[in-house]
Formats: sequence, structure tokens, C-alpha cells
Amino acid sequence: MFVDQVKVFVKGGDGGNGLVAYRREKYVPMGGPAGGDGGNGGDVVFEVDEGLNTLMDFRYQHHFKAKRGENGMNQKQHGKNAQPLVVSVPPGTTVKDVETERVIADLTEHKQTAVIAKGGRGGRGNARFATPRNPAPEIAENGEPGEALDVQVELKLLADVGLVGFPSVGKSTFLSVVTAAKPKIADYHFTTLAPNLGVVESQDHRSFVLADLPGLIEGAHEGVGLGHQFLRHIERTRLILHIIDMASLEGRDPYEDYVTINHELSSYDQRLAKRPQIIIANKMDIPEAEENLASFKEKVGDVPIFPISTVTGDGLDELLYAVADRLEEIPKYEEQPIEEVDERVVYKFEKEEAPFKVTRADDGAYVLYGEKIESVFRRTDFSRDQSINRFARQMRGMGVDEELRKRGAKDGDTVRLLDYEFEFVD
Ligand SMILES: Nc1nc2c(ncn2[C@@H]2O[C@H](COP(=O)(O)OP(=O)(O)OP(=O)(O)O)[C@@H](O)[C@H]2O)c(=O)[nH]1
Ligand SMILES: [Mg+2]
Repeated sequence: MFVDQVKVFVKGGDGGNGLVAYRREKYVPMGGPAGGDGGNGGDVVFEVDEGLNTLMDFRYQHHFKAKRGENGMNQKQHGKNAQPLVVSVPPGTTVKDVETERVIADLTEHKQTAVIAKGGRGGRGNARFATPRNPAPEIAENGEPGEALDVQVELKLLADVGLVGFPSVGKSTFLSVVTAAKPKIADYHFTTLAPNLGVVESQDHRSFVLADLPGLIEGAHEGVGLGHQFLRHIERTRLILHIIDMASLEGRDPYEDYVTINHELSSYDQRLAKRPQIIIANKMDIPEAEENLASFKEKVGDVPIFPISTVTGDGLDELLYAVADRLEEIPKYEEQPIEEVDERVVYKFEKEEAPFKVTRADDGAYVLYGEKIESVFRRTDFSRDQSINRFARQMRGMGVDEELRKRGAKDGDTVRLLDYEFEFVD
């Protein structure tokens, strides 16, 4: 099992601001409050699309920001809520908060959705703050900022396609030219000791996962060479690409190679004999290869063969189209073995947090912080006295004054909250 992962930044849209406005009426100098609420910011939502099977799209985009809500309008009109930003992901995607390492979503079913970053609530307009004592309030809230976080997006990959063949036929070279993977390549046997994976994207943007496996030799099914352990990997693929060194660079006969490898596959597991297979004649850039291919064709009869050269690139596009076409006809991971099931336990910490905390800065100032108090702060429109008074009341309500006093704050001491400073008044 291999993991494809990317880190992306997601941000919900900010809420729209509430509005301070008054009704205009004939003969009435200042009518009742009429400022509407701001609209909610859009959420960033991930949605499963079963047509996807890689995180390829995330390679090109690392920031996902939803739109902000509209500001409130006159005549108590609510600003429009922003549409969610929907991002498609393949089934099997998990999303983790980078900072807390909490798993936010485990997306498996087609069309399943999860909110990854919530949009901010819209601020309330002044129409909402009217009371008998203050019938024309000058208070409106700013919209709440949208949630912003870095997330780790992960997809456990199962290879769709496995590369099979004798050592040194060019399996790793093939992987290196059709994917971004950088496997070790050399002209000695068993260069590849463990499977390498790469994601192939064909010219028409269809993608699949390709596994480069260690070479097989006669007796592999009994453990000769790198044997068993890698035949197990082939078992999990939907399609086998059987690579043959058509140039016979090591003196073996291409047709005998073909028969030997197929014999190893079926001896290991009868089902592998029935696994769809595409034959690749590699190293066609070497002059002897043409002649060998002709006699190979005579012996295997009427099966499609794709002649290629990983050196010149000849035949690769055509082959990749054929592979993508073929995969569309084969159902996905029917035989996924039980051992693949990853029993993940998700622990969620949802402890109620204190509305604020206090520390002392180097310069002696009392520093207030915490999610709740910062949210109240961000929603306050500091250009209006009434909003500031309301903020002061909210701080008192949370117990800020009391806590500062307990900590020894005196009249005139500096209190800091984000980038805002004020004096403590007892
Ligand atoms: N002329 C020619 N040489 C090739 C071609 N493809 C691969 N080779 C060479 O063949 C040798 C073996 O290539 P690898 O890709 O390491 O072969 P492998 O099948 O991965 O081998 P193992 O990992 O040992 O099983 C290297 O020297 C490659 O440069 C080709 O199309 N033409
Ligand atoms: Mg190799």
C-alpha cells in the first residue's frame, strides 16, 4: 500500500458585515434602525467523485478559498450567503488538520461530502440591536472570519497496473518515462528490490496508478529470486503489463521469456492467469528487435502487442491510451484482500475551551488570547462608540476584568488583545 499526499491551505469565506443604517421617513429626522445582517461566508467542502483515483488535481492548486458573504444592506436586507466551494476528491481520501493532526474527514462513498473549512457567520446589522432603551442603536457586527487551516490530504494508493517481466527488460525505465517517479535504473539484474509507484496521466487526462515490480525469474513462485512477496503485489493489480526485451540483449528468447513469466504467474495463483494482460515489446530501438518481434508474433498468434522504446519514446502514447481504455472495462479492486482494510480509530478532542486566557508579555502588558475572545474582538466594529461599549460589556461578561484584577492588574496597566491595546480601568 502506498500513500499519495499533499498539503493544501483551505479557507472558508469571511462573513459579510452587518450594516448600520436608519429608515428614512417623511418628517422623521432619524427613523428606526434598518441595517441588515451580513451573509455567511462559503464553506470549503470536499466531495467524493468516484471517477477520480489520484490526487493529481491537487498538484496544480494548493489554495482553496471560498467566497465571502455579502454585506448587509439597507431596509433590513440580509446580504447574500456565499456558495460553498466544492472540491472533488477520489474515494479513500482522508483529510487531516496539520496543526492538531486531527482527522477531519475520511471520505469513502461516492458523493459523500465533508466541510473542511467553515465559512464565517455574517455580522448582525443594527436592526437586530434595537431595544426599548436604545431604539436607534449604532451597533453592527463585522462578519466572522472564515476558518483557515493547512490540511494534509492523503490517498492510499492501490496500483491499477503492475509491470511484470524478467530482470533488466526495462520496467523501471518505463515507469520513469511515463510518470514522475524516479526509480533506480541499471543494466544488472534485480536493480529494483521493492515496488515503486507512479501516477500516469494519459494525453487525454485519464490517470491510473502504475507499479514497477522487481523482476521475475523461473521458479519465482517457489521463492527463487525475489519471489513470492512481489507476486503478492501483482495479485492486487487489475491489469498486468507484461514487458519483454524484444532486442534479446541478454541472449534469451523473447517468446520463451513470455511463456516462463506466464507460467510463474499461474503457478503462484491460478487467478493471475486470467488477469487481463497487455504485451509490451520493449527496446524496439535496437535493430535486431524487428526480426525478433516478427517471429514472436508468429508464435503467440493473434494477441495485441505494443512495440515501444523507452529510449526514443516511440509507441508510448498509443500504449497509454490502450491501457486507460482497458482499465475502463475492468471493475475496480474486486478482489481487494481483507488485510488491506486499515482499521483507523479517530480520536476527536472536543473539549470546551475557556473563553480567554491571560499571560504577561515581556513589557509587562497583560495579553488576552483564546478563540472565543478573539472572535468577539474580530466581530467588533471599533469605529463606533456603541460597538466599543458593547465589546467592553462582553469582556466583562466573560470575566476578563475580574481575572485581570486577580492577576494584579492596576489602573493604567496595558492590556493587549491581538493588535489592539487598551488601559485597564478598575
Ligand atoms: N536500448 C534500450 N535500452 C533500454 C530500453 N529500456 C530500458 N533499457 C535499458 O535496460 C537496462 C535495464 O533497465 P531497467 O529499467 O533497470 O530494467 P528493470 O526491468 O527495471 O530491471 P530490474 O529492476 O532488475 O528487474 C538499463 O540499462 C536501461 O537503460 C529501451 O527501450 N531501449
Ligand atoms: Mg527495475
